Amino acid sequence: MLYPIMNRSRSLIDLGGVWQFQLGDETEPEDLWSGSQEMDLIAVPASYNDQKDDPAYRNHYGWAYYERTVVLPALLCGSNGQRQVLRFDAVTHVAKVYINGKLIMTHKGGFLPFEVEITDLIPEDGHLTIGVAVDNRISHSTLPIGNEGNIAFFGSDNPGIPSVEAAKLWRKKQNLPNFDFFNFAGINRPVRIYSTPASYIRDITLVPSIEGDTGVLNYEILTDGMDSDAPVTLKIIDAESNCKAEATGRKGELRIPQVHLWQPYPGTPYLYKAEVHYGEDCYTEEFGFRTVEVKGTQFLINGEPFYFKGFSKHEDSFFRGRGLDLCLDVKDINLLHWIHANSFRTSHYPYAEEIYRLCDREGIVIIDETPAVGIGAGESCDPYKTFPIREHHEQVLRDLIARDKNHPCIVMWSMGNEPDTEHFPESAYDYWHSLYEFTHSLDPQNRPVTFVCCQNNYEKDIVTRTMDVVCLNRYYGWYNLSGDLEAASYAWNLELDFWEKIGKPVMMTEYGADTLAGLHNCAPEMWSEEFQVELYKMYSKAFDGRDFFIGEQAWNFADYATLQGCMRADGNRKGIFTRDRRPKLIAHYFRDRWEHIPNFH
Ligand code: BDP
Repeated sequence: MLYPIMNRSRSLIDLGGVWQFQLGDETEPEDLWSGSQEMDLIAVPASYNDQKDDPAYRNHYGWAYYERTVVLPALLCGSNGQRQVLRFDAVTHVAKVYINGKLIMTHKGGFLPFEVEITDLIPEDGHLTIGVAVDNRISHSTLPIGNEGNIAFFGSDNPGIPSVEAAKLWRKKQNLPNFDFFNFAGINRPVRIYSTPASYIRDITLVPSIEGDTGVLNYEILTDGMDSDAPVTLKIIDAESNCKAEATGRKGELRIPQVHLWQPYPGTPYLYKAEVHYGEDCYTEEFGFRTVEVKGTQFLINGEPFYFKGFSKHEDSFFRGRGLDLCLDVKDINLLHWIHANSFRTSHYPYAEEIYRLCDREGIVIIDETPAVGIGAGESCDPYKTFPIREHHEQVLRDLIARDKNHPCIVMWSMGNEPDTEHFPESAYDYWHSLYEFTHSLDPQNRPVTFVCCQNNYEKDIVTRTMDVVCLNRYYGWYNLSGDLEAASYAWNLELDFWEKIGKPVMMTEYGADTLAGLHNCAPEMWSEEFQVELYKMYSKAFDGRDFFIGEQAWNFADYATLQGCMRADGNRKGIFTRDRRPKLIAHYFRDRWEHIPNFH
């Protein structure tokens, strides 16, 4: 799916701003929209939860209603030969969209875009009332997973105590996420109306490769509309605006001698433009020439062994929740440069398209993750046989790769985070390995595929070792062997010895310790800034010098909001930066360490 842009053939109207809002309940919305006079104000795009200091907003369970009336300019109404498309970049988790009172589409999945053509629904006078019903409920059939049967994530509801059991049945229904990040909901990303000519470019697929110093670009362009005889042309334009190659036709190969490569920062992330014309339509897609390949225990970018330095992140900020914040995105990229990081993982869901576009330009490497987090329910329940998620998971992978396939910054797909691989190893293998093959088949660039493995019995796990890269989340010294860094180091080294024998590239995708900024201790104890530094030093010492080890992504880039619980003090505090992006002591440790670790070695 193409990102919406404005140019000589396409217009773009951003519907961000103040909308009207009302909380609903579990009642399924009707097919006809009934607006209300008594709606609150709400900012779009942003999560609704923290926009009003009211537990009803923060802890809402069920549907919520958004409404906005706009008047479109006359030139966009009537038969002007243009298609008008209403696009939502993300509505979390289920959306029903209404135009002038009528339901026009339903979409499931809170982190990927969807769109609908509305050309014939726009009246002559241009008045458009857009209604959106949003459901924030999570369950065994959604991604991410919500617990069913009143089981809380942080284990505060010990089973077997009669009064607690009775209270669980009595209490109000609520979301019980099987993950810690706060279940922020609403219209989290931009809403836009864009137009295209009636015959238009529907999709562009670019597959760059390198032969010597020549860039080879395989391309495919999909078009739609009546004008099927109109020629399709493609021009490749370099960063200095020179046309380097041209072709006609929907599919083909172009060659660019003396090509400039897209390199991770501080190399030059050189971008070319693919300018496509079809009849009256035109679309420009940026791309880069870079290759990615796993060879033995190495992860090669442009043929050279790459070392990941960086973080797993969240989309999270004060007031906006998970809402798009471009200022924060730019700030985060600058902090990544400041700390000499070169990469991050989009834990635990696909991020807004804007950040990938920024990373293409800034040379930051991304591991792109689906929202498949929380697939597991302990030893008594095989999630792969009981959670009805497979079809949705495949759909999410299809949509994710359709959206992100051309980004040079994306070097690997993560199908999910910390599923159960220990209690039902065969089921886990059947589920994840077939999904791994499916994911490979979807990606025109055939990038490496993985999922991120939870700290559990790695000897019983038979699927993690079959991924292209072994990605480990480990909490030795924090959740395990808490506070005892000597014992933690012993255990961690023992585990690394195990992975060394597997013969795959191995990297950290999470490790860390909750740390309260400002809490200091001469003798490093848990929660202090000194302890966080000592813990990371212990990890670094264990993996430095191990050749199969290809990278370190700390948990987490910044403190972030979570579900409340007895293990969280105003959110997850494992950030290297605080939630308002101030460095903890550990940030200086990493800045110094990473300055001396090159991207390629
Ligand atoms: C891991 C999860 C991550 C959590 C982290 C933690 O992948 O989402 O936030 O633990 O507990 O298990 O800090």
